[in-house]
Amino acid sequence: MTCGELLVRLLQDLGVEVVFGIPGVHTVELYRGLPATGIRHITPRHEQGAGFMADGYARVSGKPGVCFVITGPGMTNILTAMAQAYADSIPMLVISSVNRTHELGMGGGRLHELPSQRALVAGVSAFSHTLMRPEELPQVLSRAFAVFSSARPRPVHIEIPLDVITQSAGPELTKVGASTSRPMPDPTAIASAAQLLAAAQRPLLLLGGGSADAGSSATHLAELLDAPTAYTINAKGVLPRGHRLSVGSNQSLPPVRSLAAAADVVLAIGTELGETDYDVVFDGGFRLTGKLIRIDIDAEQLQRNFPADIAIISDARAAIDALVAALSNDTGPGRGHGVDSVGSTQAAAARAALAAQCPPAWRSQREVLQLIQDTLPDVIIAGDSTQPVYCGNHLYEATRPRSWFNSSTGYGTLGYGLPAAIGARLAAPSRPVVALIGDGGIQFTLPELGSAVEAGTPIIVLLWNNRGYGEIKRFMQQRSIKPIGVDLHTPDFLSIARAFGCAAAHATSLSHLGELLRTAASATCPTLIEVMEDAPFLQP
Ligand SMILES: Cc1ncc(C[n+]2csc(CCOP(=O)(O)OP(=O)(O)O)c2C)c(N)n1
Ligand SMILES: [Mg+2]
Repeated sequence: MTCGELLVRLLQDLGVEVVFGIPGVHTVELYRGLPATGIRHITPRHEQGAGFMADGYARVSGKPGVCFVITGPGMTNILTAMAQAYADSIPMLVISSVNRTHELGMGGGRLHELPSQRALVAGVSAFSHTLMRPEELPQVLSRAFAVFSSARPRPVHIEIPLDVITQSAGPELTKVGASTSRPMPDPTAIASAAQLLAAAQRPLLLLGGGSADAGSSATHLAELLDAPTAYTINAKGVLPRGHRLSVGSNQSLPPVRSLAAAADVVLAIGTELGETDYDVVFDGGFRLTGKLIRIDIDAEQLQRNFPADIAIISDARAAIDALVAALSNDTGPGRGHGVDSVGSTQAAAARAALAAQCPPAWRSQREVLQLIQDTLPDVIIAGDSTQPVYCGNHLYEATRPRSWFNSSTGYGTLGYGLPAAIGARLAAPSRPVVALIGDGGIQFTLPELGSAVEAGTPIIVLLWNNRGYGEIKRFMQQRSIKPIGVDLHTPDFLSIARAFGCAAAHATSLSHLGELLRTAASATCPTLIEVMEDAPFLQP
């Protein structure tokens, strides 16, 4: 067994079912043992596509997305996707080759050589490791999986020198470390938090992506506290749709900001309290004046953005359950229950105020989103950065967690939606998956339509076409800058999609769009549906 063969065998033992990669002369040895493992290989058309697919796969499955890339250009190409995953705390394992050990750092002008690949990756990974001997492999993979399952999940990079990948590896190396347990909350801190919460007159609950797997516990806690609850874009679906205490993902809008400013105790769980969820209007207007309790799996994150009065490092669900147990002994100030409770009334008032402030363009975009959800009830929507995604980030309510995510959060890179949808579909082959993407964004990764055909992932690409970088044009106009560089020559997307082997159609009305979605959901090939932003049926 070579080191390369050992690697894929260990990945199989760790539960890896699919890898995303583009092979090169430097990585063929990663492929020698792959057929024997049953791990599926998906080939993107660019390494950025591999990273975005791995990200979409991880967001839906909760498991790390794994990529195989070559040294040098493969690594530089995947960096943007690693940065998106880093910003949104997504588990991703990137395995690359690197030049021979005696060539490292020598600047000899070898094929694909970089001065230091690890230095390049340092800013977008939890850690990056150069494998010097096959003996290191079980330990370093165990470390990577400890990050994915028991700490703040983030990309991990392992580079294997060309002379190490072919070295022989003995059978004694096939044992990986025991899985690591997750941090449990400190009982004293939980008691202090429960005391504050029990006495709160106007509590507010803020849920982030870190609470994605704690839905029922978080809902129970919200009800016990009778607290209006806001959740981030990556936490959509944690509260059931239409919950009486929900104020959605509207932390950047005045009605929710007023609730936050007036809250006497705020409980923030698994959220960075970061700009792309709390201040998409970039005015610094999200303020907290009450006591702040934070729960997070990342100790450093507990100290960023908003200082906490009580900072609890813990797995989200464990801390929520501990709080529920502590609060159940204490009935609190009696805010009532059900739709007439103080919290329900506050949340309903905030929702009504939000509805009244809805921009006119959102009405038709909301209808489109509603149509998707009504036609495909269990849909996963992987979005890019485009108009209906921004609208949905405020108004869309997912039916369950891990079903609405997009690249307008965190790093905010274009081109994510299409490949992420492919990864999502591989993680959930029986659920409909829609890539919601603009004409600008899709042109970053358009050839991945070919990957979707090849992978047999019949995703639905809903292309929002306004012939340009609409969002940036709007910004320029708002600032009285004459729009430059934002009106695009857009190709005939339908012909391109068909040439790749996809079905393609142009929606002419809302009911026609519904029909197209229904047909696409039962198709065996991917379908691109184009919606023109200036179509009469979308005008306010
Ligand atoms: C990689 C990258 N380059 C540039 C940007 C800046 N940017 C943000 S939104 C946007 C416009 C995107 O256009 P499109 O996908 O057509 O969406 P629209 O706003 O027109 O709906 C641009 C250029 C970005 N976010 N990411
Ligand atoms: Mg556009």
